Amino acid sequence: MPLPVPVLPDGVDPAWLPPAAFEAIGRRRTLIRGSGLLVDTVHGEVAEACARFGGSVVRDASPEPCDLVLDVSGTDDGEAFTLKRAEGRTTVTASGRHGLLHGLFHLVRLGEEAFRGERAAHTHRPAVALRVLDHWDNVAVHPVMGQVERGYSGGSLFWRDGRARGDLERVRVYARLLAACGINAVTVNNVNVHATEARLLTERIGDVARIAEAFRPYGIRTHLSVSFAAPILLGGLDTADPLDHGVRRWWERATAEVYAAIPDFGGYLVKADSEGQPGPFAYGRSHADGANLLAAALAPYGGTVRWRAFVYDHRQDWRDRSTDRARAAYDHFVPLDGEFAANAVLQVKHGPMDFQVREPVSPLLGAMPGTRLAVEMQATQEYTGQQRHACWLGPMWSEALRFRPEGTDPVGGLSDGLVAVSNAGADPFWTGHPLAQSNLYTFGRLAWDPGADPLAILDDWIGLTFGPDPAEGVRAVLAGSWRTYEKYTAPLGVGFMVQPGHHYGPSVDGYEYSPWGTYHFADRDGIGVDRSVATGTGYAGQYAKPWAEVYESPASCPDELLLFFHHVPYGHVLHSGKTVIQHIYDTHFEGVEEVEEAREVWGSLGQSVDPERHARVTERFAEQLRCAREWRDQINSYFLRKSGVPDERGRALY
Ligand code: GCV
Repeated sequence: MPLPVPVLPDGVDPAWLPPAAFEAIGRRRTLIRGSGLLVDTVHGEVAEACARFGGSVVRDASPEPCDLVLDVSGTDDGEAFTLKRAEGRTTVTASGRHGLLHGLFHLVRLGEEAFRGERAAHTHRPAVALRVLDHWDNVAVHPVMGQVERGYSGGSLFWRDGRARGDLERVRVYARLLAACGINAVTVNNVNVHATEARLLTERIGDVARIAEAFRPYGIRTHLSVSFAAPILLGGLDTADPLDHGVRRWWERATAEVYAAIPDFGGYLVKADSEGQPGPFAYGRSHADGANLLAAALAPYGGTVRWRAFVYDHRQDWRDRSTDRARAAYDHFVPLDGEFAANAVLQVKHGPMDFQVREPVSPLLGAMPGTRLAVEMQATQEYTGQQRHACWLGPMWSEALRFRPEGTDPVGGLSDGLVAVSNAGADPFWTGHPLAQSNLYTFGRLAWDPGADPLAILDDWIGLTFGPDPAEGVRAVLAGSWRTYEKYTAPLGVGFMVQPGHHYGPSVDGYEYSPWGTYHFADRDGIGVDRSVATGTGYAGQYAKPWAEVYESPASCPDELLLFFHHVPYGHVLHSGKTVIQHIYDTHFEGVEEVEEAREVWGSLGQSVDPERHARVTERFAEQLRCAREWRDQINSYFLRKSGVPDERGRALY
């Protein structure tokens, strides 16, 4: 039986799945072979497209020749599919049902192209098995963080007034969008697990089960963030010690109940001993002990625990120059390599700090060959413009995924999971800034194929979302937007310089000399953090060769990371030939000019973009430009005053 396609609620944007995207399929005569929920989903999609565009679809056998055959040979949920075209017929063959769904959305992307000429058989399979969006959604509105921690897209898609939303049709629509870009799992609550959210694991598991049901027809498995202290908070035990027998029994029982409610439950996500969350350190146990406790409870059901490596001291004394937040994850976790259970995955932020616009790749990735690793990105733009600025992150993620720690595959190939903190919410455009949809889409496609060209993915997104007319303009606005953002914000890898707490807008010393860390050490003579082995914190030595050597010396360190690794005088000459101080001035002028240009290009697209989307982006550009100018003026005047070096081009620096 075809499963009806979820109905887009009134006023909600279809994003990259507008009805027109299904025209090529909807004009064909299609045969679908196979059975099971996901095949019914595919059938429903094709049936709706045919009803709209005049084609037809039959199941299992066709008396007449078909233009399109969607065939699933096995009964498992394998994700690969083979596409070919011969003798006027396009065929997708999948060994498992999930592959058929991916094959369908691949055809959607190809459009008419899928039905032209001949096409040799080509098998597509995801490079990474676990492709997840983590939602930092609170069930109840948090007094400081609101409904969604670091959320810039309205309320939660799942939760309202302390419960799962009554009508989950929009979650079904969301599941469909995620499946169409390759995502296969979601975590439905914040990693900072507050009291109400902790109860999702036990008494409120029914709410989670309803959400899981909404995701299931699109092959997306549900995961839950849990509190390490759950045995105390929920079970009334007096300890959460991972080696305690009662604690183990408690997790086993709780997990059995979870699987009774959600048989295809994906697993747990844990933030432990981090920014105030409870963890195994309280009992003198290691993080491997902690992760393995939950892994053991999940193992009988095939579940996975994702254990975050974001563990650092957020109560630092800056006068202690040996403490370096960048070192923390490596120092904590590398000694534990080989100790994690087979179904435990260590989830590592792609950089050593915290999703800044420019960071080196975390040295942990590549240093734990005996541990399964997942790489965590941040689609929600906490430090990259908070979805008020256009900032397409595809090139940044792609650079990180292609980075090769010496002697290994690229980071993308090493990973057992790719994870993004979601940027979606109840906003009618899903992502606040309509152009931020490109980040969600790009993440999904890169998770499927970390080696893919991000610009080709951007073009796919533009084609599906906008159609051909404004394509060139939208590409011009987005393609370089990450580097533009970098130009007008913190320079050369120092990061932060944001307003404390909410992290929007410039504050050069906002976090400097704070307990959270110190990031630029600017004084009258120079700027940057010495992380060399010879004279600094030793962080550069956490990399294998050649990177340890490349980063150790200012002479070989890439310009864009210079101030992350070295403290240099303002007159230090970059590989570009400019001094550091002149680079700061120039990039801040350029960044603002580039925003002005992008805004103009967007303004010229009024005839080819629908009016609401056009108006929303126009309004966001006004704010982006205001904010970029503020960044330029604050940064330039700060460094003029600190260094006393004037702009060689004589511009006013405020
Ligand atoms: C969910 C940063 C953010 C926090 C976030 C944390 C994390 O510190 O500012 O809001 O907490 O990262 O990744 O756990």
